[in-house]
Amino acid sequence: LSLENKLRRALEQEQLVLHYQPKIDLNSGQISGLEALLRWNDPETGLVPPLQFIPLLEETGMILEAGQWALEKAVSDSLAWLAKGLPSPRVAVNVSPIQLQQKNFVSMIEGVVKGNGDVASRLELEITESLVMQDIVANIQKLRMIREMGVEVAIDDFGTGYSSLSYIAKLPVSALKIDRAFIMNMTSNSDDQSIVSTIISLAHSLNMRVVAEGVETEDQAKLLRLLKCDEIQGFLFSPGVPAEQIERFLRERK
Ligand code: G
Ligand code: G
Ligand code: NA
Ligand code: MN
Repeated sequence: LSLENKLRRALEQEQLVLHYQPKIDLNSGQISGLEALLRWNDPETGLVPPLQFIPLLEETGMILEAGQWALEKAVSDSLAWLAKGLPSPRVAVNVSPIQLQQKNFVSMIEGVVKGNGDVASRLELEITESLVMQDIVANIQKLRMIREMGVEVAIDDFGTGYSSLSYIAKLPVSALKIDRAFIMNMTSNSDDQSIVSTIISLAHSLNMRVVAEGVETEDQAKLLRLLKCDEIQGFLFSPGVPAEQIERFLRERK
């Protein structure tokens, strides 16, 4: 079977799974959010990481179905935690360029939250910086309608694209996620530390939260706390893990 046909079958037979990576609030130490990360549970080879199949989902258009599935699954997992009396943090889902470009993207999101305020306020979309900037005028309009539903929007991999400052101020987004490339060496490289510090100030002055991606060491976490970063995400606390593991984290921290 070709990879494309295997992926088609994977969609039909519900072989896609979501793992979740926690985001930790640097003030409270609590889990403040979760990023949903798609994996393919291939019965022949086991869990396949997204970089090995998302590009083909995008080329074939199957990402529309897979992306909507991921949104619906994240929402239903989040409601299930809530129903079990667990603290139910905001759940972020990555959005592909192919999805955002669809004419019906906003109504698709509307269908997922179905006017349910509990759902909308717990959902966040992660959109990469380079993608938002591609068709900035149309995207600002789409994101504004999505924010009006109560859904949050974060700019992913921030700092690696080529955003114009005048547009960042106009973006109707709730958070900036600082790309891992700047976090990696920030404790030893003063240029990287300056960039991180500048992004944090910029975000706060625009009333946006800041999340540092790829935090792997206590030293990085300490420095980020000193710089007033709001949240951290990375291997220091946990990689992406199955929903059952998240449930255990939430129980421990209840
Ligand atoms: O854990 P990691 O290997 O999970 O993820 C690799 C890349 O795949 C990241 O850039 C992440 O944004 C992307 N990715 C993970 N899940 C999804 C998803 O559901 N949709 C899209 N479009 N990208 C995803
Ligand atoms: O592009 P996006 O930021 O959505 O990518 C998430 C990717 O980053 C996933 O592949 C995930 O496994 C990876 N990741 C998450 N935390 C860490 C970390 O602390 N270090 C490294 N090297 N990768 C991480
Ligand atoms: Na991403
Ligand atoms: Mn992301």
